[in-house]
Amino acid sequence: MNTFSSAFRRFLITSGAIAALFSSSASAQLILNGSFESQTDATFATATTTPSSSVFSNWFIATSSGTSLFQIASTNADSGLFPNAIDGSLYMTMNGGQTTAGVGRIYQDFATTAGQFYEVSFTAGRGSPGAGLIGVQGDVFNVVDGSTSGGSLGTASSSSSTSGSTFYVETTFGFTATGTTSRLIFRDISAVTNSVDALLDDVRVSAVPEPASSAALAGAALLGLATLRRQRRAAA
Ligand SMILES: [Ca+2]
Ligand SMILES: [Ca+2]
Repeated sequence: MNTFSSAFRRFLITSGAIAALFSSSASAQLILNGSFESQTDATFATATTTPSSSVFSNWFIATSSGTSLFQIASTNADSGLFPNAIDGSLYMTMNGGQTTAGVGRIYQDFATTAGQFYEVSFTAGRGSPGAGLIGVQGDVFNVVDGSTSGGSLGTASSSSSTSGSTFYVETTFGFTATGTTSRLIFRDISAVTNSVDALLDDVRVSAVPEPASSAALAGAALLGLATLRRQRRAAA
């Protein structure tokens, strides 16, 4: 093996390590069952209004959820009036049936590192042809001793007032963790419930490399390239 090919191999290995660092940062999924695929029923059989229920895998119902019904629905549920899932075949519905709108909350806790920046994404929608505003809002809070502590660290909402249609909108927002546990809460911000439900699917949270560390990694890549060029010149 000549000097150039061994140098090139070292460069590829270095590049691969850098790429692995980037991809592991971008793809590490912190939310479990974020697509609500863990429940296998497709006929609203999994449904609850019970506070703190663990009926849904990895998701809990907040105590302030009133009588807002939570259900797992599937493609073409509710006599074909619901849209297909945006991810997989199942999703969460809020204010199912004609139960109270605008009070439902579900949440999930996940491990975080204080000072680390995270990105949250979710897809919200509406199902069935009823009129009025239907929406979902996401918020992240720090958790201390099992309860939220302080104000919202990040939030975004998605809503639609267009009746007689179905829609999905993907929404993203960021937050910087302040502790070792954070809580992602989704609240039903719908104004109506009759013949229309709020939908939620494809929930994701992942750490985002900070600009400083990204710059350092990019610098390391450039350094590797410069080293390779020097070795190529030396070998020529
Ligand atoms: Ca899904
Ligand atoms: Ca409803």
